[in-house]
Amino acid sequence: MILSEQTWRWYGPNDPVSLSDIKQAGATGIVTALHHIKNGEIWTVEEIRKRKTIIENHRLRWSVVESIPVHEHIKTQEGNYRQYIENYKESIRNLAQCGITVITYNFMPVLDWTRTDLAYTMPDGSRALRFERNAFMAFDLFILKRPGAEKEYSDEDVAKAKSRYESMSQADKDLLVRNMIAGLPGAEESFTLEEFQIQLDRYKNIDAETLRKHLIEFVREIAPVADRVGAVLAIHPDDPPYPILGLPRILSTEQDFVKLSEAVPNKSNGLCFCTGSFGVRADNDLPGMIKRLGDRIYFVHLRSTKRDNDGNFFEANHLEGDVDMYGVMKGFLEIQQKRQTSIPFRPDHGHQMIDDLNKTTNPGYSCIGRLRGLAELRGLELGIAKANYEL
Ligand code: DNO
Repeated sequence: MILSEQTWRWYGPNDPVSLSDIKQAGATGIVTALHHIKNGEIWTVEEIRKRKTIIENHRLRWSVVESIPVHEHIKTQEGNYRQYIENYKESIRNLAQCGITVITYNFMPVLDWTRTDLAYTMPDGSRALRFERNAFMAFDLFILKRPGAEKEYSDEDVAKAKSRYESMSQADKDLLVRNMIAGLPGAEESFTLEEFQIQLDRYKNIDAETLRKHLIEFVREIAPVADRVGAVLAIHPDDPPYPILGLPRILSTEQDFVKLSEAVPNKSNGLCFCTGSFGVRADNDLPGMIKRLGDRIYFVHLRSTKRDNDGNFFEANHLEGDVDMYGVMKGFLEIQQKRQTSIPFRPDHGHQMIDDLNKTTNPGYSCIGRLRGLAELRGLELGIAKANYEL
């Protein structure tokens, strides 16, 4: 019987959650990145080794890279992008040389994940991350004042955004701007409003099909390198999984990933199955996806969101919300038996709770909420495994 590998995202030596904490949480694998290296530059063997040694000194394993960021110029195919692709290949080779072979990345333009509220109070007093559509539209229409944005919303939406905007104090507005564009953990980039609009403008002539073409061309370049050195690539889905701020999105559904894997059938071309990102769309059938895409799932993020009918969602406890975590976990165990290999998962995000409420924590990445998530998920896995397989 094969069980999954329990991993934990660690932002490196400056993370308020230490490797010793992670060890006590019971994870065995670390998910991390060399955040100090600028986007587009090569991760050298020396830098990789340094980080790897720190991890191994705690008797943990560097299981997954999340992420090697894809330089914006690769997404738009501007400037020196060919050099950035070569650098990316070199980083893959260097990581593999150090025995690190699971590499996560995403192809979201400009912004990585996006939330409007990082401290949404739950009925139990813990705090969750939330995407509130009216606040988001208020940001787009009345704070950023993105040219042409009003054409993308109905009159009713514009009115809702206006009244939401008018309800905000200056401090609320400043906080919203910070949440939206100052860079959530792992996003690697942060902007002022002016810089942000300049970045959006770079995508003026790039629609979804062009972006998809750029993704396919990028993966066609890097997948053969990964195949050769025994590494795998795990693309992370869009979060939230639909177009925002006039930017195209190309990895929001099952069909999106199928298109990528058909265009680049290399074995290394795979998916980071993030139940929190895919789960925001009611039309994504997660247990079905895990079954159908199972051969290409190389890494799993487990978390749940709860959506309402107005386009809002918040991050629920790991076994609550809209995600059928039982169905996902069952499918996840099945693909691991079928492939006869253990696949890493991490408890993704978690509520800020208990002592963490008094600490400065990385939004979504405080210790205790993820500890709760990991404990629940581990129990769920073991329960399903015992009931269905011989252990
Ligand atoms: C958010 C994360 C993302 C993810 C990247 C992967 O919590 O899941 O930032 O790391 O999109 O490249």
